[in-house]
This record gives sequence, structure tokens and C-alpha cells, in this order.
Amino acid sequence: MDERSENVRKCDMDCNMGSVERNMECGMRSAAISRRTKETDIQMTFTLDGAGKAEVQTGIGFLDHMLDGFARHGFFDLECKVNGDLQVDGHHTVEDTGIVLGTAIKEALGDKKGIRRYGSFILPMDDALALCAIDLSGRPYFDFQCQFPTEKVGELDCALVKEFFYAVSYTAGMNLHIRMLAGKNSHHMIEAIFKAFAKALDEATGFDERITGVLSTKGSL
Ligand SMILES: [Mn+2]
Repeated sequence: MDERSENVRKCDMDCNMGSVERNMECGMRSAAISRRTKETDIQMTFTLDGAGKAEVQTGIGFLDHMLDGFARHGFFDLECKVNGDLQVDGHHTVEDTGIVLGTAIKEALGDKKGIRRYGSFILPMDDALALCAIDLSGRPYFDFQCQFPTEKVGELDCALVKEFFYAVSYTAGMNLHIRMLAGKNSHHMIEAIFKAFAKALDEATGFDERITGVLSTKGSL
């Protein structure tokens, strides 16, 4: 068992994950994760080098809409089925979906050889203007500066958007900065964040042929 598999195994035990595997067969960077706790039961397959296809069922319609946009605009493939304790509220469902997505991103990335590492995007959506900047450094850091004018959009608590991306950044080992530069409508603002994140992640995970190994003076990320 190599060091990474060992780490995955440890993570598996820590997070009570059922299976973590990386699809090496067709050279596509992808991951399949299942994670089950007393609060949520999540199955996800995620492909970095995808076509933008999504099949998402989280039980929260607006979150499905956001993850669909994330996959489409990042050209990722995402299948995600979540059974969460929505009778409590959306917190566990949203946070745990973020944990699994971050884990899937990390697994799909593998050794990060040849990737750009950095990515950023400023995405407009009507009144909303969202900035997202990413460094796939392996060191989690999260900064979120955004205030939504409403408490909810559909069944999604706006406060959970921050929780979702916090979970993604920490499990993926990603430096993630999100700022709202302008915005009046919560639906537009949140959608702009998810799409800006998709575009920034697509850039950061993309290959640059000038990069022969890992883009770090340390030699690993
Ligand atoms: Mn929309």
C-alpha cells in the first residue's frame, strides 16, 4: 500500500467512509466516494476531465441547481445522491455534501503533476459579481466575504453556503478565497459563487504542458 492509499485508508476510518477509489483505467481523473453517518448517507462520483454532465439529488432543490451549474460550467461530471436528515434542517446535508465533494476533488487530483495549481475567476450574473481564487497547495485555508440579503433561497439557508465551501476547502486541502464584489439578489449571488468556483477549479486543475512535474519549489503539493 503506497503512502497515499494509506492516507485514504486513515481518512476512511476517520470519516467513516465506505469506499474511496480512484478510477485509473481510462486516464480520467475521477473518484467515487460513499460516506455514511447517522446524519447523512452520500454516494458521489466526480470526474475532473468530464463533459459537464450532472445528476444530483440532495433533497434540497436549490443545492441541486447549484451543483448542476458547478458541473456544467467546470466541465466536470458529477453524480451525487444524498439522503440527509432534512427533518432536522439542511445543515448536515449541505456540510457533508461539501466534505464529500472536497474529498472527491482531492482523490481525483492524485499527485497533481502537470496541473496549473492556481485558478481564479470573477463571474458576473446580473447584479451579482463573485470572485473565487484557488491554490491547490495541499494546505487548507478559507476566506469567505459575502453577506446575503435574504435568509433563504428556496429550501437552502444562505448561511450554509459558507459551511459548504469551508468543508470543500478543508477536505480538498485547498486555499479558497470567495468574495462578493456586488450583488442584490441572493439567488444570483450564490449561483455566481458556485459558477466562479467551477471556473477557477477548472483552471487550477487543468494541465499546462510547460509544467513537467509538480508546480512547487518543495517538489510536492
Ligand atoms: Mn438559477
